[in-house]
Amino acid sequence: MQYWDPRIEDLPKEAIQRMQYKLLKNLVCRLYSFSSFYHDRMKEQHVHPDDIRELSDVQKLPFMFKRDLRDNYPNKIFTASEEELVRYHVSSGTTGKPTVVGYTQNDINTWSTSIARGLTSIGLGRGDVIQVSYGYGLFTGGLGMHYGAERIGATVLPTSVGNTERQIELMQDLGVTAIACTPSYLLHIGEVAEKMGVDIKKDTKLRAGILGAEPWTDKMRNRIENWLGIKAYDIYGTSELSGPMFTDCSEQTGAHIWADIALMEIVDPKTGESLEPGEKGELTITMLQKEALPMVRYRIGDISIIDDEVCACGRAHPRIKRIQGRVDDMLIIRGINVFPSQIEHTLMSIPQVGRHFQIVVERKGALDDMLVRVELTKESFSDKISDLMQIRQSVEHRLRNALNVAVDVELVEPGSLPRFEGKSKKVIDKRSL
Ligand code: DLL
Repeated sequence: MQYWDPRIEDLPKEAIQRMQYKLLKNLVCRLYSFSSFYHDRMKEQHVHPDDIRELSDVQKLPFMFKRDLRDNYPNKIFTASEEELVRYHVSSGTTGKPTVVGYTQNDINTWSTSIARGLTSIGLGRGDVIQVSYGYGLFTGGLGMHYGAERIGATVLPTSVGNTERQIELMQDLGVTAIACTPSYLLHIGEVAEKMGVDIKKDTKLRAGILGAEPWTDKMRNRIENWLGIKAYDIYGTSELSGPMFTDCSEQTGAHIWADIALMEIVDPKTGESLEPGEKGELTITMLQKEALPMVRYRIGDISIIDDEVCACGRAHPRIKRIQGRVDDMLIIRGINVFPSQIEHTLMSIPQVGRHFQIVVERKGALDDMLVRVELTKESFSDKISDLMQIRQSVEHRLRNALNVAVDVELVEPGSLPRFEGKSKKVIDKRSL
């Protein structure tokens, strides 16, 4: 087993929890003394640093939400001076003001360390060539991965997004062994490669994908792995935490949340009540070492489950299961909660279905209607109406069983749905337009 930071990665659970308590206590004392934002919030909640006597006392602290960043635009709640900042990233908000994140040099170092541990745990290191095809710029994906990959001594190919044919040529010419991008961009790269007559399995040295920034499923992982002949690892993060931060290890059973960097909790999204490991709820994170923009009990809005069993890789740092949706983009169709990930999971287990789909939600009269446009594989796309009818019925049936709600399915030609270089947009919700 390969470790970047054996001293930390190999700690047993009890030592991890002791370390987290110390870090939490320091953070709370620092914020209470030096930040009027956190001081006032804690006072409102009638909690004082003296009340933090054990790790579970984190539950006494007030939550933070994305609106706290928006309301304090651009930097009112930063806890480092402008001279101490070495970088900004900005995430485009879906409504109103964007979110600005500032970083001190230590923040950048912690971020790169987090990625370095993940990349090492999947067997990457010196001699690897890592193509970073996340966007460079205000988005955290490109530069975040870049610094993490350089940290482990790998050679970085900073292609960013776009110009896909060139990306494929460079992948071949420079012997790229790993690519970091969104899963949807990797699908696009795979298809463009096929059109160019390049077989990624045979004609490149690619053996790993570090894929994230958008929801994807284990079924999609299987398809990508079989199709491209690589191992596909999940990477999770959000700009408010820094950016891409936590990856699967070689076991591929969930991203390890490095416990000296982040304290992850799961809460009930409706009541805010703390949930146990194994229970599904909203990820809530406290960044234990962040200097410029510490987040305390930040309600990320992503739905997942914490697995705190020691991993088969030997590490006791907790893992999160795949993100199953967002608190806020969970679709409610005729009163039933539907996550796009459930739809992907079902579609990807149907062999005639290709890798791309689109969900369109509309309100017809008082009722919500959901249409799922599904690309067929080249092999199953046929001129015979009766064949297509049969596939459509079977896909509708499978979706209805999985989601408990009726779904219309439209089968479309392979290659006809939009492709994406960054995060894909799989849901068109016309109800909110
Ligand atoms: O997407 C940071 C990132 C870059 C992560 C590159 C991984 C790789 P934001 O633009 O702030 O930051 O978006 C964060 O994207 O709250 C999730 O809803 C979603 N997301 C990110 N990674 C995953 C993942 C970056 N692996 C939001 N699975 C998060 C599912 C993900 N959803």
